[in-house]
Amino acid sequence: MRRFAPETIPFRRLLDSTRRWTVLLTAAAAVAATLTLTSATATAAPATPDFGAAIDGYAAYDGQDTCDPTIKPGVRGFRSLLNEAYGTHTGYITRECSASGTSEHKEGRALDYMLNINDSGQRAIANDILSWLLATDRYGNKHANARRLGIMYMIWNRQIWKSYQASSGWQPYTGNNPHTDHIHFSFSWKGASKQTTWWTATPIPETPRGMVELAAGELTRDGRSDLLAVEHDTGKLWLYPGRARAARSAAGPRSGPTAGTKCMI
Ligand SMILES: [Ca+2]
Ligand SMILES: [Zn+2]
Repeated sequence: MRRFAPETIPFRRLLDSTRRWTVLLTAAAAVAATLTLTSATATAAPATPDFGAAIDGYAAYDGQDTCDPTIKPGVRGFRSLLNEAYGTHTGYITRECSASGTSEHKEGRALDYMLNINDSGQRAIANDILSWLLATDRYGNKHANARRLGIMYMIWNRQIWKSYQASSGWQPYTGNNPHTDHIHFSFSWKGASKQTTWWTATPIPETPRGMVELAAGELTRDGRSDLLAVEHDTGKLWLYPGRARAARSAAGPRSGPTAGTKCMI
């Protein structure tokens, strides 16, 4: 079933609304953004929907202070994302309360994703994952996927990246375990509970073939992100109302204007 089909919402009605200038200005801004920004996504990374410009803040540090070693859904979901993109790798999430030390593993909100730095293939996967998490999105949001997933900190190869010290980048990590056979991810409670935008936002419809995006965002006041696009060959303007909840496939089937759909202008 097609996920994003043009719908017969008269664009004129949209323009007649009090939001006409907002829409047009948003369109102009989106065109400018498209012209000036380039994406820096990793090549094999998990399918990443376009969630729009609104994004989570950086997760503050909130270390383990209870013990509930049951797997939290955001961590399970993140492990699945990685396994789908890179093939299944062992990923440990929980740790018993009797273990020594403070660890979000004891709250089921940390993941050890097993990749060995001495294996070139696994090292490449680790680099790809980290690049994907820390890339700037097309709206200029730094570390976009890490923020959307609620990653609080991560450790790899004697270095640690802290969401709460993001401007410092990767910093030396001097713990006993050098983390050269796995990446450690700790999640905020929001991320662990699937309350961050990776899990809650509605993705903007993909720009169909033959169309040029004008604006992306919430245009129809139904809480779902929409797409405004111009048909390249005809100059016709189309509105694609967003429909799906956060679908994972950014490379799914595209829908073009079809018989029975309305041209707006
Ligand atoms: Ca909408
Ligand atoms: Zn760990």
